[in-house]
Amino acid sequence: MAKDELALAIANLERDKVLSLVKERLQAGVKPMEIINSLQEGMVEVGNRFEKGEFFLSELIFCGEIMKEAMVELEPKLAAGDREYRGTVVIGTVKGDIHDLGKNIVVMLLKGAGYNVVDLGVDVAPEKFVEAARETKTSLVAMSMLLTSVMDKMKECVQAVKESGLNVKVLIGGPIIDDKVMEFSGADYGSAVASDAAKIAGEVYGAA
Ligand code: B12
Repeated sequence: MAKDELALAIANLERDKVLSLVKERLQAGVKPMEIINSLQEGMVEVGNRFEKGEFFLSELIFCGEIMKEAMVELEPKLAAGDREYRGTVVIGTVKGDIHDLGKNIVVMLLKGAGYNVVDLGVDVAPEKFVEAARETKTSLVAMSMLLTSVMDKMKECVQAVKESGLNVKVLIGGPIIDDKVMEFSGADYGSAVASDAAKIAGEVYGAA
């Protein structure tokens, strides 16, 4: 179990404590991504308790709400980069999955790194990814996924983009991405780390 005070506070669903610790740490100069990592660690614990039957869906929802409130403080700091325009990235959470907190962090980091981000939201069908890729003329489509049950859908989304004839790379992200998932999906890039999105976009767009 987490030892960090902030991770513990969110794992115990102590909303007020979470929000005051986030503010305190930002004021103390702690990097926003470091704060997010602590929050994520605590949320994994909430997920574990849910799996064990100690927490129910209502707790999962509340945990998500606390994170959303914390992100109000953190997002402006993540998107505060001062970079020139580098390219467009299309992003969405794949069909069947409505988790979006991690995706939203990726969006903010990409914006902060100078990318124009077209966010398709959650539960995004394969054809929507293709349509957006075609319209925006992007070179990179990013997909987020947290549920193992949407693995087949994720593969469909990846394949739809790859088979569209467009010159587009596909990045898949989320906590369950590993070598097996990469091989199964056929995606070009994969990562469980939000900040990798900007690095990969940099590679795709040839940015320094
Ligand atoms: C909050 C939460 C919810 C909220 C989501 C609110 C929201 N607006 O997103 C609600 C209540 C809606 C929810 C619903 C469900 N959930 Co839920 N949920 C969680 C929980 C507790 C936290 C997820 C989270 O936001 N973490 C914080 C963020 C910051 O972390 P993250 O998403 O991992 O993102 C980071 C990285 O993964 C990465 N990343 C993410 N996306 C991308 C994309 C790219 C391109 C890149 C590069 C990186 C990247 O960067 C982020 C920052 O570091 C997790 C527990 C866990 N272990 O994660 C369960 C969890 C994901 N949920 C789970 C389940 C089972 C469900 C439900 C099926 C429950 C139910 N019976 O109804 C439903 C499914 C609904 C659906 N169709 O999607 C399981 C999934 C198990 C599995 N592997 O399949 C988990 C793991 C809980 C558990 N241990 O059982 N959930």
